[in-house]
Amino acid sequence: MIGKVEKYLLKKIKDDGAIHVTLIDPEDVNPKSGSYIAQASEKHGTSAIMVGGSTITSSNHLDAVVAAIKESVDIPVILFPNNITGISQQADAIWFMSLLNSSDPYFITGAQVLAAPLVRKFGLEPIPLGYLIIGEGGAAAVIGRAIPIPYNKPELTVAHALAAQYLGMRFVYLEAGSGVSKPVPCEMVKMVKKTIAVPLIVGGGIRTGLQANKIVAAGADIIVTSTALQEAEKQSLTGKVQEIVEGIKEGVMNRYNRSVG
Ligand code: 1GP
Repeated sequence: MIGKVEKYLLKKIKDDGAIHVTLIDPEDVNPKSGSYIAQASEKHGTSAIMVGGSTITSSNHLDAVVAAIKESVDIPVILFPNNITGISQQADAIWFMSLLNSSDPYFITGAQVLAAPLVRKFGLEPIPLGYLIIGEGGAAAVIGRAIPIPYNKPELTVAHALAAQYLGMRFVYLEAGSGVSKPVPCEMVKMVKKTIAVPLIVGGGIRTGLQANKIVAAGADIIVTSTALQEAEKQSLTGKVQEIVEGIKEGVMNRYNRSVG
């Protein structure tokens, strides 16, 4: 069954063409600074907040950060768990994700089996997601024991993304890894988008409005950024959110111009 948050995301994508989601790594913030990033994001056009990171160590801290963010914004708060320790009752929804190119079954179905009863008990909305680690992969590749798909093998990414869709996953996420030097190549985004029918999320290494613009023009439905916002000084955080959101809008326009041109 499709829940409230998923319906909201689908409608937002339909209405706006593509949307921005801010990812907050609970390890890098306290409840106050996490709320500040979430509020600035919401104010400048971000559509949802994701909370998660590769190395969560304290559930109490995660709960405190998620609760503080929930209190300070109206947009949905979605968990982006690296493991069962990434689950908090305070959130609205959880990406119920499977790392399809992991070499370890734990990250494909093992953690999910352990997590499912808790997700139900906490009343979290599960949103099925096929998660693919591409290129450098960052910490997510190491922790998830991924076999990252090289940037010059887009056909392999297409095959994985299509498998995700055929398995019933309702979103596909191409993850380059947090803080990596180069985001997922546009050519790869374009090929995946052309093949799959479910919304496409792209994240990892997106630092500028221009990069967001190009990736959206290539077909991404959701752009996730974390590092660029966390690195921005307090005064320039709003500017960075605006730059990325603006880049996404221009990317949608470029798609349109290309199709009529
Ligand atoms: C990581 O895709 C996200 O899981 C975001 O990456 O930190 O590079 O924005 P960045």
